[in-house]
Amino acid sequence: FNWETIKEYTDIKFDFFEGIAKITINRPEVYNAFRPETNFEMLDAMDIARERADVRVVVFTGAGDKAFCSGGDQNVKGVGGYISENGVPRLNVLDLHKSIRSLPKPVIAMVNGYAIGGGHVLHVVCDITIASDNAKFGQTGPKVGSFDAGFGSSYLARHVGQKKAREIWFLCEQYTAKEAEDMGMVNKVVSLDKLEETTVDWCRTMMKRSPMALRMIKRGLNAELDGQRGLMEFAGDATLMYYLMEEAQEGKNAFLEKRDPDFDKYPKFP
Ligand code: 2NE
Repeated sequence: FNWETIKEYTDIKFDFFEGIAKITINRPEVYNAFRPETNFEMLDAMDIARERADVRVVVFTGAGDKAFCSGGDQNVKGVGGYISENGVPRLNVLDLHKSIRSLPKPVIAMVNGYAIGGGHVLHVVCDITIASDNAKFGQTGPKVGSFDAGFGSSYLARHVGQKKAREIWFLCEQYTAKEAEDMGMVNKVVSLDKLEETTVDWCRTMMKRSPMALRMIKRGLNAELDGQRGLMEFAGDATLMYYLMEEAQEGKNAFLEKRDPDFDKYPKFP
C-alpha cells in the first residue's frame, strides 16, 4: 500500500492511504511502550484525523513484528504518573482513550504482536480489533503497580463478560489471539503477512457504508456505557442532524428577520 506521511513526529508515524489514517507507535526498542510525549503526538494526530474530511477510518498499530503496544513506558514511570519531558507526572493516555471514543469515525486496532498493559487497554478502547496470529493479549497492572479501572475494565467487561474481565485483571496472564477472539475481544485473527491487507479490506468495506449511519451507531453503542457524556455526544449528533433540516433554519431565519417562526409547514412524523 502506498502510505503517504501526513505529519512527522518523534514517537509515532502518521500516514494516509485511500481514506485511512494510520497511527503507528514507533518505539520498537521498548515494544512500543508509550511515554507522555507519545500520547501528546497521538492526540495531535487524532485531532487531524477528526478535522480532515477525507479521513474516514483510523487505524492504530505498532512498529515491527513484536509488539502492538506494551503500555506505559516503565523507564519514565515516576511518582504520580509517567514523567513528561518537563518533569510533570501524567496519565495522559486516558485523554487518548476519550479521543478514540469521541471520534465520529471507526477506529481499528491492528494488533501485530504484544498488546499488554496499557497496550491491551488501547486495543480494548478501539471499535474493532484485527490481530495477527502471533499477537498476545493481557493486563499486567496489578503485577507492576498500576491499573486501569476506566474503559480498560468496564468496556473490557462488555466484551468478555464480568468473570473473564476479572480473571484478566486479577491473574495478569497472557492470552493467544485465538483465545482473545473466542472471548469476544478480537474481531478477526489472520497471519501476520495478511494483517495489513485484511485491515485495509475491512476499512474499505466500512468506507462503502453511510458515514452518518456508522457515526450514530458508534454514538449509540458508546452512550450505553458512557453515561451523561455518551448521551451528550449522541445528542450533539442529533443536533447536527437537526441543523441540517429546514425546520432549524426557519427558527434562525425568523430571529434574524424579526418575525415569528412558522414551524407549521414542516411534516409531523408519528
Ligand atoms: C511485552 C512483554 C510481555 C514482552 O516480553 P518479552 O520477554 O518478549 O520481551 P522483553 O525482553 O521483556 O521486552 C523487550 C524489550 O522491551 C522493553 C524491555 O525492557 C526490553 O528491553 P531491553 O531489555 O531489550 O532493553 N519493554 C517492554 N515493555 C516495556 C515497557 N512497558 N516499558 C519499558 N520497556 C519495555 C514484556 O516486555 C512486558 O511484560 N512488558 C511490560 C508490560 C507492562 O507491564 N506495561 C505497563 C503496564 S501498566 C500500563 O501500561 C498502564 C495502566 O495499567 C494503566 C494506565 C496506563 C498505563
